[in-house]
Amino acid sequence: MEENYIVKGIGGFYYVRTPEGVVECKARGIFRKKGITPVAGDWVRLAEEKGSFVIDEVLPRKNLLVRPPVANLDTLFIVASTTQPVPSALVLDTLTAIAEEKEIQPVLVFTKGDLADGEKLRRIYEQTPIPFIEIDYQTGAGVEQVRQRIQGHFCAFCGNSGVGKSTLLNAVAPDFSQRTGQISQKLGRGRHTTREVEVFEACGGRIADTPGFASLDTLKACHIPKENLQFDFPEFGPYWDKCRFTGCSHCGEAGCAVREALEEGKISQSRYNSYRTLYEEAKQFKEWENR
Ligand SMILES: Nc1nc2c(ncn2[C@@H]2O[C@H](COP(=O)(O)OP(=O)(O)O)[C@@H](O)[C@H]2O)c(=O)[nH]1
Ligand SMILES: [Mg+2]
Ligand SMILES: [Zn+2]
Repeated sequence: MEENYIVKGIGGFYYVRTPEGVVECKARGIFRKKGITPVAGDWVRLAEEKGSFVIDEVLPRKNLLVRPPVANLDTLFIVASTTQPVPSALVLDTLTAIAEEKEIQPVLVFTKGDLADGEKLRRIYEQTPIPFIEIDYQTGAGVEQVRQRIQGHFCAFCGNSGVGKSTLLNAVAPDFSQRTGQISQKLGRGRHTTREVEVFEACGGRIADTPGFASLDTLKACHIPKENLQFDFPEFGPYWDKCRFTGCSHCGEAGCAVREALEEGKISQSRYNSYRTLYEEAKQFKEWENR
């Protein structure tokens, strides 16, 4: 079990958490030649060279997100508010699909339940295996569930500006936002205005402070091949191999088990619509790529 991971990379320096504390180091030149860029979340082996540490090896990654750069996420909290900003099912389904594609556990978090009922969202996601947590700060509902999902995992939070990410993190890990500022100053060499991904320990797990995830465009830029898309809608699972034709796209072929399940109300219409939209997008990407 490796125990050193990159907390933050900035200007050619890496800050690596070891059992002895955080050490500053550079990466060996060989990485650049091999085309490997160490990123926050990477598990690394260190070596000592002339009295200072260097990153000697980046251990195999479970997954990698490029923008913002972060490796080995276990859990992606996708935060949406029941009102203002009004959630888009398509955006949520794009994000859960990207998470599934990267083998990151998506967890939906619905905020502002005190202002508007989350009934519509609840109905959609109850019909999926994707976990969702409804937050109500007046009763404290949901906050502990978020903490439990952080425990033992490496997590990130995403969601449009205004959905309540900062509020949630303050409730879940009260010292998180305070430490964000402090460590940035300590590690950031006076450059903490450029916001790099930074990893914090909280609630028995780790949280990646990922500034880029506030604008969801960077995440949405992850491309899912159209053949994979069905596997990123886990509730389609019981039907994947039940269609009449192998390679069924579930977009209108005869004898399609997914569409039958839709008609029987076993798959949500909203989720199926998202699938179709994403499938069309994935198809176009491929055609464009092959031209
Ligand atoms: N009534 C209510 N307001 C909330 C809730 N969560 C967040 N807010 C408010 O929504 C606004 C945006 O929240 P913020 O945490 O800054 O969103 P962020 O942009 O995603 O970090 C702030 O005025 C919060 O006080 C909630 O559950 N209920
Ligand atoms: Mg915020
Ligand atoms: Zn089908």
